[in-house]
Amino acid sequence: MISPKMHEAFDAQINAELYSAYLYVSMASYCEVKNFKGFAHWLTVQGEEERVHAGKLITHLHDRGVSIRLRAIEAPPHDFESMEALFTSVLEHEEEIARKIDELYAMAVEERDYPAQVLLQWFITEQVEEIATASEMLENIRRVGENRQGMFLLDRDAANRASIPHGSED
Ligand code: OFO
Repeated sequence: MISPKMHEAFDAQINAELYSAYLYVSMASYCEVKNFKGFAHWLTVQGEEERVHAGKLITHLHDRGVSIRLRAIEAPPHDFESMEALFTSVLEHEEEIARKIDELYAMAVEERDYPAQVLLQWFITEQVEEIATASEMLENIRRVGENRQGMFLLDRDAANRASIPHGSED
C-alpha cells in the first residue's frame, strides 16, 4: 500500500505528465501548420514520452493496490511568438517538471516510501536528460537567429528524432 499523502501526490504528478503531453501536442500542431515538420515530429515524440511517464506512475499505483483519480487537464497554450519562444517554453516547462519530481522525491524520503524513491530516481535521471535536450534545441535556434537556411537545417535534423518503441522508452 501507499500512504494517502503519497497517493495524492502521485495523482497530481500524473496530471502534470498528462498536461505535458497536451502541451507538446499543441506545440507540434503549431509547428506543423508553420511547415516546421521536423520540429512538429520532435514535439510529437516528446508528447508520446510524456504519456509513457504518466503510464509509469499509473502502473506504480496499481502495483501498490490503489487506483488513480484523474483530474481535469488544463488547456495548454496554442499560439507562440516564434520558434525561439516556443522552445523557451519547452525548457521552462521541463525545469518546472523537474522541480515537481524533486518535491515528490523529498516527500517519498520524508514518508519513508522506498518503492516510490526507486521509481522517482528514474524520473530524476530522465529530467536531467530532458532539460539537456531542450537546452540544446533552444541554444541551436538562438544561434541561427534569423538565418532561414539555418532554421531549415535544424528543422530537418529534428525530423530524425527516434520515435519511442510502443509502450516503453527504456
Ligand atoms: Fe518531460 O518529463 Fe515527464 O517527467
